Amino acid sequence: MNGARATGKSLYIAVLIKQLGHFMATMNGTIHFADARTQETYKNIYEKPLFEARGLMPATPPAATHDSYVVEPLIFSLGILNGVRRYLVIRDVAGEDMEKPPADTMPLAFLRHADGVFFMFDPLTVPDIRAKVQDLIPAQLRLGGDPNTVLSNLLNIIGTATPPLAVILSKFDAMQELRNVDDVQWQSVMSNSGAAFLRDPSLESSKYDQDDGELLHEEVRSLLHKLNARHLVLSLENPGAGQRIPYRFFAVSALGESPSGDAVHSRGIAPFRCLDPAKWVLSMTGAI
Ligand SMILES: Nc1nc2c(ncn2[C@@H]2O[C@H](COP(=O)(O)OP(=O)(O)OP(=O)(O)O)[C@@H](O)[C@H]2O)c(=O)[nH]1
Ligand SMILES: [Mg+2]
Repeated sequence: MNGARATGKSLYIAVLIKQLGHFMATMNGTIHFADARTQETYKNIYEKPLFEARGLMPATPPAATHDSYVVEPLIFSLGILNGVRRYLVIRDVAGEDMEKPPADTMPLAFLRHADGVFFMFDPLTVPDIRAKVQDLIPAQLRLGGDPNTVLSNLLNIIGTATPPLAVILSKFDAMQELRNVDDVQWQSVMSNSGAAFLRDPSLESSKYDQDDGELLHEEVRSLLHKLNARHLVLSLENPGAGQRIPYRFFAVSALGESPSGDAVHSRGIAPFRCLDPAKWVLSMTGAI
């Protein structure tokens, strides 16, 4: 995982594991904790606050806090897929570490070896969007820093490695609220019923749908331009230094609706397109 503080990384992990359970079931498979530590961490840090207490979770502690659960990966067994025993290994990071990397970046060196890095972009950090939706959704308690700084820190840490990068527009439920704002342009963009970013086919097929993925990629790319994130897009398209890394744009909502204070919406959790980035990586590694 990667991204600034409070972009939605940890909540996404909590929800992704549940969604992967549904996804594996469509293939007559299952997802299991590969070890007791993963089980304990997932249950206590991710599952309980969200699915039992129906609240949010605190900021992930920096890796330098040595008892931090982020220094050890979460490991899940996916059973045998395409004839090979598969494990899914997830590393959460603290946005704090990515906004201001520690002098010793060794604890983040795993990023160079990842089969995929998920970079989260929070649309609510864009002042214009926050202002437009302020009367429609409750104000968010935590807000992260500049995504450009985080991306450039990430690219520095990655160095000459080229892990595929999923650039994910998170909290997409907040973007969908823009169809109700007093702004003709945003209203028409977000009410386009043909748009891939308004439907979620991710549980319909056991394969990653390349056509749907490419369409979504182009749509999110233009949304990022509209969100004044042109610099971020350009630094991937035309990297100043280093290599060009393979990247793809995604849109997800872990919660499906804005939380109110520190509680999830009373209607519950309705994840949107959370499986896409995972299916993209699983398809590249040959697991699906
Ligand atoms: N509307 C909406 N808000 C979300 C969603 N996911 C996360 N949030 C909000 O974003 C806040 C931060 O989410 P976290 O998952 O804890 O963020 P993080 O990226 O892990 O943050 P750090 O641990 O500080 O790096 C939450 O407390 C929610 O208020 C979502 O899908 N929709
Ligand atoms: Mg976190």
